[in-house]
Amino acid sequence: MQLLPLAPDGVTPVRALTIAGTDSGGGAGIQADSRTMALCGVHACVAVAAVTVQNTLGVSGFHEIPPQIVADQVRTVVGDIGIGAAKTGMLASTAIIEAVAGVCREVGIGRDGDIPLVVDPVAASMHGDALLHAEALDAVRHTLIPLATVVTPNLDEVRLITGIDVVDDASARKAAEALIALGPRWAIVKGGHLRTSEQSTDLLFDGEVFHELPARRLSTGNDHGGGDTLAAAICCALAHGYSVPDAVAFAKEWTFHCLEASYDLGAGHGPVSPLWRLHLDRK
Ligand code: PXL
Repeated sequence: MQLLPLAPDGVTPVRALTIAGTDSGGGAGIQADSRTMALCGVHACVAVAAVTVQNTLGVSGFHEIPPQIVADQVRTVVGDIGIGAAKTGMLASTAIIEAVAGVCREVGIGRDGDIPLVVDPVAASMHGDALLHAEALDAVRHTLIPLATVVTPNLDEVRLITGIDVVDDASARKAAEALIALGPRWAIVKGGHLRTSEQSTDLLFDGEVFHELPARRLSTGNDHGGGDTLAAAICCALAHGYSVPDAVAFAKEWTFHCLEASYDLGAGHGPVSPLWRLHLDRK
């Protein structure tokens, strides 16, 4: 695949910022984001919003970082290091979402600023464990998503946010329209919907044109961190100045390779892995 360029000046890589939760099992969240960014050749800055207690079997608890500390991490990084794009993942509560939205507007992160923002509206783990308080859904809809350059919900998150159950192409289009009505520049409806199909087609929509992005379906029980990886790879490509459709196309291909390279871990779901990228160099 076509990879992202390394340091444009030959010295300092492009930087991206993830604002998200940690995963003690190392599979998803900030660990997946920073691993993806590193192997995409992007320096990862991190603003920790929550610390989860989890292994491959599930999430048994989480601790929220005080909202002001989350916002301060963003402000201090943008002011000194400078970033090309940002991504949000698990934000847990209304208070954290409001603090993050406030600092993003202040420093120019988001659809109307200079720094593109990927919003992955994380609500639950793949085991169904909550990563977002139910009271925060309104803030996701009306405070976070309107800031997004691109929003990347999975089908469960689409249902929670829009109330639409995506079962076919028509409902996927309806869901994309409902997401765009909330105010992001672009919305992706990820293609888990036609489960009988050999293709996994994502729908990308900007309010005008539906872009269908097909990919080969790959079934693996080890897909922990897949959504985070896709959103982080989009963020890396945006940091390099790609358009949203080009960034999503890059990220889909990247994530497909990461799914192919996923591995068994613990007694539960193993992670998708960008470590294939290291082996590529040896070929
Ligand atoms: O994959 C979504 C996700 C995001 N962030 C954290 C997670 C998970 C899934 O478990 O734990 C911290």
